[in-house]
Amino acid sequence: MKSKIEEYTGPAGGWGALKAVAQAIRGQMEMGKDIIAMFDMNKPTGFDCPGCAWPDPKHSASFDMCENGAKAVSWEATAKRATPEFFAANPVSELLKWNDYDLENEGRLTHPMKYDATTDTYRVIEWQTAFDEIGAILRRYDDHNTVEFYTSGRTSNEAAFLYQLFAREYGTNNFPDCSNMCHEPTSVGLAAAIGLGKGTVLLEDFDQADLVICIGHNPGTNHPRMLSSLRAVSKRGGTIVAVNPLKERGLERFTYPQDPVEMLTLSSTKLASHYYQVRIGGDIALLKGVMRLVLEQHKAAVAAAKPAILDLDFIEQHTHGFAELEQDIVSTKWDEIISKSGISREQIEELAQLYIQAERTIICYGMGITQHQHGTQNIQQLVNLLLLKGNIGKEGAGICPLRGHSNVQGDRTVGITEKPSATMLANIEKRFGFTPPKEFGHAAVATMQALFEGTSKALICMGGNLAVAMPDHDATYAGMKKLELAVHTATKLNRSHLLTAKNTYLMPVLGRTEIDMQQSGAQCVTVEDSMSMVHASRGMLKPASPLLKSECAIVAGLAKATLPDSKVAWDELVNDYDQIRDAIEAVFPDFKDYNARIRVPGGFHLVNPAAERRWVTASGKANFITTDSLNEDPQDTQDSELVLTTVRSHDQYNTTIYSMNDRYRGVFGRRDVVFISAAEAEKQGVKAGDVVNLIALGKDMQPTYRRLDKLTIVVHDIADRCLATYFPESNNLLPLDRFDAQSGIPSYKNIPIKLEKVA
Ligand SMILES: Nc1nc2c(c(=O)[nH]1)N[C@H]1C(S)=C(S)[C@@H](COP(=O)(O)OP(=O)(O)OC[C@H]3O[C@@H](n4cnc5c(=O)[nH]c(N)nc54)[C@H](O)[C@@H]3O)O[C@H]1N2
Ligand SMILES: Nc1nc2c(c(=O)[nH]1)N[C@H]1C(S)=C(S)[C@@H](COP(=O)(O)OP(=O)(O)OC[C@H]3O[C@@H](n4cnc5c(=O)[nH]c(N)nc54)[C@H](O)[C@@H]3O)O[C@H]1N2
Ligand SMILES: [Mo]
Repeated sequence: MKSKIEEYTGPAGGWGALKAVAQAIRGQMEMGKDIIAMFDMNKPTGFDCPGCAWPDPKHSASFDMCENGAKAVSWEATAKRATPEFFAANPVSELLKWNDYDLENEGRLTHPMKYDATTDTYRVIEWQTAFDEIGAILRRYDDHNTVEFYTSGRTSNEAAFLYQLFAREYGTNNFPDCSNMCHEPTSVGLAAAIGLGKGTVLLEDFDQADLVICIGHNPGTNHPRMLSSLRAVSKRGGTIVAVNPLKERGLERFTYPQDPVEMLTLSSTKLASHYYQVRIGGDIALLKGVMRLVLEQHKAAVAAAKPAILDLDFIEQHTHGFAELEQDIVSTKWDEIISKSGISREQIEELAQLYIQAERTIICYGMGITQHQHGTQNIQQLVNLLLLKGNIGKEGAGICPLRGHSNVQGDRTVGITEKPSATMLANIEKRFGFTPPKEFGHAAVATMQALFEGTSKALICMGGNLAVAMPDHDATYAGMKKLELAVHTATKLNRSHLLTAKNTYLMPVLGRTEIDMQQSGAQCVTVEDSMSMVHASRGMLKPASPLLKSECAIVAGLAKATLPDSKVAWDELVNDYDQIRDAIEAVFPDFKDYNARIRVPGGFHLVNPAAERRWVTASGKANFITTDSLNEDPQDTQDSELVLTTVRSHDQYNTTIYSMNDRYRGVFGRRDVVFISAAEAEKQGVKAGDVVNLIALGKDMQPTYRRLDKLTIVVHDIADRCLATYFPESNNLLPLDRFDAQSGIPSYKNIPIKLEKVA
């Protein structure tokens, strides 16, 4: 396709989406029965969409499919195959020159493979030989903390549980997880504030909310099924507010492809009625400004004997730290609020009024909030705002993190954590009879540092593309090359697989759309969505190759070969996944009657104390947590003239690139672009179509050696002093040590930058 830059004037969804679905299917799938699989997605009897973690309407018989869900499914259910012949013909050094799109577009992996250094190619290996060789290497290490166990969040509860069991019986808590790049600030920040690192709302709450604030997320691309919920809010007169440096079409207006009237009349529903284009990293300043006005107007109301604005009973009974918050907020200076947030006083007043008037408010957020050096503090400011009016634990209100991978939340729930609780470890010991290690392990940044320093020897990856998803490719690529052992379970080939270790294995797995046949019959797996609903997912397609194994079977194969004296009955567990679920229930009592409850269509809701106003925090209350900073990266970005954020295009799933298009932002056939506002472009002396280089600034605001060359300027509706580009191409602009001290998340959304025009 020829590339072009052309403003997209249509709504989100609508005919554009239907056309894109047709293209995705035509490009990848065999026509006929495979297409029917699409219609089983997200139905109580079908498979869970491998796209996002947005929940399904309860007991809905109709199918709820979205454009990007269709892309995810067609990408997995593709007719293309990366066969042994393909690998024989393409040396790894050649494949390394391919782009990420071409690598995955080769199709599904069909055979277990091992890298052969003499021919520089991947060669077929028998499953058992691979397990035995890996087991032998793992058994050689005296220090089991030199092995890292990475999980990408598509992994089911069952596979994740077995995986952590294997790693812990082996003897480590090294669990780098995609959550470390994603919602770790949620786990940490919400746990400290409300006693649970998860959201508090259910889908039904959207039926009652007066106000929904969408801050730092892009649902039109990343959670498209959410648009039907937002549409319903708008249709019944609720207010939607967007806070985002970029104007995102999916927050502005939407045509529901399943509404014949909207489709046929080419009409759409307006979503956000108010759009605040905050400066990158300016969210804390904005939130403090809003809170300041809420507090002031409350005081004024009380003085005038008018009804209170704050929920005083709630604050009194349920919260801790209100006085400190008040102190912090009233001492914040207006000029700083305005300059840091990039939002005018009038606009902040407007937003404060909307919040004051709303009886019930939901705040939804994503990576625009989490991926900052103050990602954890960001989230706690959102909570502070909600607590002021008792907006947690009441119908139609609450905090709603938009999770990433479709089971990233579930993986955490069933034990993928480098900091295990004593209770969980005790329960594992009780159920399985071995003593798991207590010493905390590595999260993703620590893992990459250990690889780079050569102190970790082996990396096992349950899915994902770790080296590419992380910042600082200089460090991560070099780290991968130093490994003695790398094991990748994957559906498709990606760059991390090409950064070969001394011994490198590729293990092809069944995807979620495929039939998972074990000794007791076809199995289902379970996943937990963003709203803590746990439900079953059952694949219906014929596997891409007869040699594929399920993730559960691969973990069991590795475990048996590594731990000959294992206390775990691996075969029994894998023969019938009900047994795995019984074991999960034994370790995590919240899964009581697990097997029975997932057989109810729609599944069940995991206990969520915060949603019931039970606060499992040290104070026994919901905590107002203050931060003295106004800027997310206090030492540096406030001094940087320009800040860069890195985002997903419409046709990408993390490091998986479905196509080179980004329809809603008007970019077609290419990804080497950088977005800038018209005013900022003028200030910087550049115009649309100019070619520029980006140079990352260091802590001292001086240029570093990190650069991304030859990007084309696209003038877009984005806040001044801000730039945006795509990841993962931009990941080397960020050093490994720029992360949030509390949660460890890399500050992917906040890179101080200098623009250099290419002559
Ligand atoms: N189709 C598709 N679906 C996906 C994914 C995918 O790649 N493709 N990825 C999945 C995963 S793992 C995740 S984590 C989620 C990600 O879902 P999102 O969180 O929506 O992901 P991003 O593309 O990173 O978009 C973040 C938004 O934050 C805005 N933003 C950037 N910086 C700031 C800031 O400083 N402040 C504010 N307020 N906003 C800012 C950006 O303009 C952008 O609109 O989606 C999941 N679903
Ligand atoms: N600059 C920048 N970097 C970022 C982000 C950002 O916003 N900006 N976002 C971060 C976020 S939120 C995340 S979650 C990470 C993502 O990090 P990861 O989860 O590590 O990466 P993915 O790109 O989702 O992984 C894609 C690979 O997963 C494999 N795969 C797909 N389906 C399956 C399956 O069913 N089973 C198995 N075993 N493998 C499968 C395929 O081989 C595919 O190549 O990236 C992070 N990196
Ligand atoms: Mo994510």
